[in-house]
Amino acid sequence: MSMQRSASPTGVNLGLLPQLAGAPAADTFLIGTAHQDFAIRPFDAPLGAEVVGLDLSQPLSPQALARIHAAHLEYHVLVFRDQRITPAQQIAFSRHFGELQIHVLHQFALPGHPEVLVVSNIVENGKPIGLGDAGHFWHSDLSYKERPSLGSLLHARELPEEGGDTLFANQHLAWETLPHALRRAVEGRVAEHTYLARYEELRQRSPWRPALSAEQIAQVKPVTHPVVRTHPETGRKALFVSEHFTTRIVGLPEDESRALLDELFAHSVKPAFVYRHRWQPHDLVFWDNRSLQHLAAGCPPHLRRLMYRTTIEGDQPY
Ligand SMILES: O=C(O)CCC(=O)C(=O)O
Repeated sequence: MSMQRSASPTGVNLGLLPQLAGAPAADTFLIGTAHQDFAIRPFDAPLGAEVVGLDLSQPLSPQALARIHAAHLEYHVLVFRDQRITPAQQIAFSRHFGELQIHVLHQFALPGHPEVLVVSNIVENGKPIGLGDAGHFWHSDLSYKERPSLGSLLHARELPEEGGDTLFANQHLAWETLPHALRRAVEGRVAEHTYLARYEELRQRSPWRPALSAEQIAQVKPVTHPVVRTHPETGRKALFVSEHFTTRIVGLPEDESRALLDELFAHSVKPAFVYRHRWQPHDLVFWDNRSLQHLAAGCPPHLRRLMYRTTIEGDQPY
C-alpha cells in the first residue's frame, strides 16, 4: 500500500494513513475542518500535546484525521480533552489507525466489547473488574508480540481524587542521547521480550491476577525484536527495551546481558525524557508505543479508578 508523505512543522517526514492520502499538511495550532474547529497545543515537555475543542463522538473529516495522525507522529502523546464517548465510539475512533488487538487477559475485556481492556482497581462482588496493576513497570504495550502495538488509547471513566498519573518516556530522545559506548554495545543486537517475564512477581503483589491457562501461555510465546528500532512512519530511531518485558539481549552471556539491560533501563526513563500526565475527567490519551515507554504511577487502593483501553496493532519492528 503506498503512503503519501508530508512535511511536519519540524521538518520530520510524516507518513499519512493510506486512506488519508491527499489531505493537507499538519498545523499544530488552530485547526478548522468542515465540521469542527479544534486546537492542538504542544506541552512544555519532551513529548505530548493536548487537543481541545474536538468531539470524537461525531464523524471526523479526512482532514481532521490527517491532522490528528500527523500530530500523533510529531508529539507521540495526544490528550483529547473532555471526550464523552461510549466504548463503541472509542473503538470506532481507534480503528481509524489500524486493527485492534485483543489482550491475552480476556478476563478483563469489557463485556460485549472484547477490544476494550478494562484497566481498573475496582472490585465488585469480591471480583476485580479490570487489570488493576496494568503499567506497574515501564513498558511499551504488547512488545511481547511479533507485531507489537502501534499505539494505545486510554479513556478516563472514573478518576481518583489523588494519584493515578501516567508517565511517558520519549525513546527517540533516549536513543539520541545514549552514550557512545552503549550505542556501540547495542546497535544491531536483538533482545527477547516475554509477557511471562514478571507475571509471577506481579501475581505475588496482586493475588487477584489470574493464573494463565495453557491456551493463554501459548498466545504469548517469547519473541525477539531489535534493541534499537526504526519508527516505520517517521524513520526516527528509538530504544525498544523495557524493564517489564525484556529479559535478555541475544548472543551475550547472561551477566553481560543483565548489566547492559540495567544500564539501558536506567537511561531510557531519565526525567529529561518524561512527561507526567495528570488526568482530567473524560481525557482520552492516545500514545505511540513505537516512540515511548509508559508507566502507571498508581493510586491509593481505596480510591476508585476506571479506564478503558483500546490497542492498535503495529508492524513487526525493524
Ligand atoms: O493506567 C494507566 O495509567 C496506564 C496503564 C498501562 O500501562 C497500560 O494500559 O498499558
